[in-house]
Amino acid sequence: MVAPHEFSKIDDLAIRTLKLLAVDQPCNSNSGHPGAPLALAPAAHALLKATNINPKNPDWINRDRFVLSNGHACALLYALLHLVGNDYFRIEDLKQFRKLNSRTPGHPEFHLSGVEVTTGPLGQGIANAVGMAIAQKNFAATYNKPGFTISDNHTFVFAGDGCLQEGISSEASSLAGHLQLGNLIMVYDNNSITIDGSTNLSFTEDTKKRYKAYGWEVIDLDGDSESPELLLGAIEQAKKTTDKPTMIRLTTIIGHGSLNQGTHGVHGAPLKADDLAQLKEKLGFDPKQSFVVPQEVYDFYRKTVAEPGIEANEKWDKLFAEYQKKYPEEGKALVRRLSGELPADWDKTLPAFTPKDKAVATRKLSEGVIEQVYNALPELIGGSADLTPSNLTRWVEAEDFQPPSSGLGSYKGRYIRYGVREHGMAAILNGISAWGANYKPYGGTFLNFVSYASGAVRLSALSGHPVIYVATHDSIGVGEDGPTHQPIETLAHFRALPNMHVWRPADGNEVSGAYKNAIESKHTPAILALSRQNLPQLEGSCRVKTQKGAYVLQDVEKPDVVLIATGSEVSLIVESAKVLAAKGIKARIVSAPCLDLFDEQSEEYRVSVLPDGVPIMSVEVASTVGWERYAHQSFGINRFGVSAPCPDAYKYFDFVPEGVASRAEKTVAFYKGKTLYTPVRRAFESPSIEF
Ligand SMILES: Cc1ncc(C[n+]2csc(CCOP(=O)(O)OP(=O)(O)O)c2C)c(N)n1
Ligand SMILES: *[C@@H]1O[C@H](CO)[C@@H](O)[C@H](O)[C@H]1NC(C)=O
Ligand SMILES: *[C@@H]1O[C@H](CO)[C@@H](O)[C@H](O)[C@H]1NC(C)=O
Ligand SMILES: *[C@@H]1O[C@H](CO)[C@@H](O)[C@H](O)[C@H]1NC(C)=O
Ligand SMILES: CC(=O)N[C@H]1CO[C@H](CO)[C@@H](O)[C@@H]1O
Ligand SMILES: [Mg+2]
Repeated sequence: MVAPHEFSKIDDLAIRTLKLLAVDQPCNSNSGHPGAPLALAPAAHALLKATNINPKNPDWINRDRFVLSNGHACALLYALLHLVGNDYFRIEDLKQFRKLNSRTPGHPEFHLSGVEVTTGPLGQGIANAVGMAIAQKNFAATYNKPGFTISDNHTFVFAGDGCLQEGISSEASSLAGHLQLGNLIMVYDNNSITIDGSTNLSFTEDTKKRYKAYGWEVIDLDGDSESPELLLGAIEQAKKTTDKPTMIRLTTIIGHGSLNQGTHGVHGAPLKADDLAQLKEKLGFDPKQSFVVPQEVYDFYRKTVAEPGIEANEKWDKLFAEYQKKYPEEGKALVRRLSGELPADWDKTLPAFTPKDKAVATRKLSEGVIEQVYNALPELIGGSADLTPSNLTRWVEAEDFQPPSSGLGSYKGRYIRYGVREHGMAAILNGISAWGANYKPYGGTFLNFVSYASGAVRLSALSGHPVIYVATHDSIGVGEDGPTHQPIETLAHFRALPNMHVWRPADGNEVSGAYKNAIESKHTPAILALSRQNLPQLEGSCRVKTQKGAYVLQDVEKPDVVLIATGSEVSLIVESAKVLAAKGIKARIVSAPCLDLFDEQSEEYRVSVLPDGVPIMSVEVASTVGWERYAHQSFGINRFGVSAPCPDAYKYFDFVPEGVASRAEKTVAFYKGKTLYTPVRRAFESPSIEF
């Protein structure tokens, strides 16, 4: 039984203020969602009483995290952050709700001070919160010492019907239950309404039984949505449950107080003027005024949220100062991590290769890199969506991240068994990264199934979480598994995604270079597309030049043609060049492990690699879309693959030295006598993202 809490008149005034501050935003801007904020204001107020945040230092590492998975309710979050004294959100900013370049965009964005993750695509926030809870558990297990509780805080998430309907909530919640993440508390806004109308149209499952089956504690607050007392009691009960995540099911009335309360009409349209006026009157406010905050409400939140938060932060600072004296080694590691720096020389163990070294699959080379660096990088936290033996993502001595009682590992472990849950994994990577302490999560799956996760992969890029997707089996080279497993459009798709580095290294030095770049990246995620088949160590390959995204691997004087390729096709064009040379055609060989990075280089550099006056032909066993930006002619595959052993698949599509050479000959003949300009020189650049 949940014990009710005593709330006073000032709590009531604060809730009413919060409600109106949340509906004034969409009304003032004539755009946005008033329904969920109105109904969830009492819950948000109760949550504030139970959380530990320092509004003056929103990045404090031991704060509680709050994720608004139903991101359309962001007016509530902005109002809340304003009221507790986060100076980033001023009344002027609330008045700019959803306006160009405002601090109050249409959905919460990670870069906004005090906003923990970008939400809006429903369901993502739940999985992000699972990632945060994982990070907290690992951080606490690694750094807490007797008498020194450096980390003990919770991750809270608000989620609506839509979030629970999305499959990603099942993936992530199932894993959270398995991992016994007792530091995770979800408030489910069960208002039985989505955009189409009542949930009886499409959502009739028993969510209590569902979450119980995942291994969660479920607290049902069926009944009075306006009772923050009950919710606070439930949160306190949830905190006491340390071996299970908790779902608190709250039955609310969407748009409570509006003339349209309880209907989908109040989900995504601002209240009409008369509705807003009656609501303000009902709540004891002047209908003629907007954005009103009584001074006693500011004072109340200062006393009950900001001041205790600042004090807790100061206490923590003192504790941490003592910790550094008593545990200098861990203290130093922590200071470094909190400053966002990697250890000096972390990369000195990255493997290097010469052409004398044997041919190895790039997925295997990737395993070699992880094996070399995991020890120097406690922030590296790996995992795979059930493809560990194929992906080669686990270092030999790795401990699994598992609840200690499972006998399978501990929370200190840095290898996560995601199960077959690519989308959940990707959103969890985002959550781990967003949690802080410079966590550098990577997750493995087949390149083709990164597309399964693309809802979350897109958010890695949009939010600037520098996570790493270890994407093996990157082409028709997977062979027998056939077209269902052979990526075609995937490289083009993710190259088109802003702020994503798509890597396709050709050999050992390029794999080391790709990891160096991806691990040092502060705001750009990476997909490392890796081969299943063995690839030779190339003459001219270079970890340093890899940082340019594309470089001249092998050159000739006055080339007749430039061949540019990525990954497994680089060794192929090297062989093709020999066939061409025998026919008197001289080819420059360009390796392009990361076209996105090549785009970031100066025009002068790009032109030095892909010059004027020579036909350029790209070679990649994938869609040719996008290659127009670099080559005059592309040899690719604009259809689905085939089920056959790898060499047969390559032969079938004519990706053999002679096949490439004959197309290069045609290209040379086609452009003979024509004036040719490099495609990399441009009249202007389109806008691109900046961090
Ligand atoms: C992945 C995704 N699909 C669709 C949408 C569009 N959308 C926004 S809110 C919403 C309905 C959500 O219903 P619920 O979560 O119950 O929110 P409520 O109306 O109760 O606030 C939909 C479909 C979205 N934001 N994300
Ligand atoms: C968060 O951490 C602070 C400081 O260590 C602690 O006092 C507080 O009880 C914790 N809050 C929660 C919600 O666990
Ligand atoms: C579905 O829900 C709506 C709104 O709550 C209600 O009016 C309607 O009667 C319900 N329909 C059925 C068949 O239960
Ligand atoms: C939402 O709450 C109502 C009322 O308690 C309940 O009947 C319904 O099953 C709940 N919906 C879901 C999806 O949990
Ligand atoms: C480190 C690790 O887990 N390596 C495994 C890689 O996969 C092969 C099988 O494909 C296993 O034998 C290794 O143990
Ligand atoms: Mg709903």
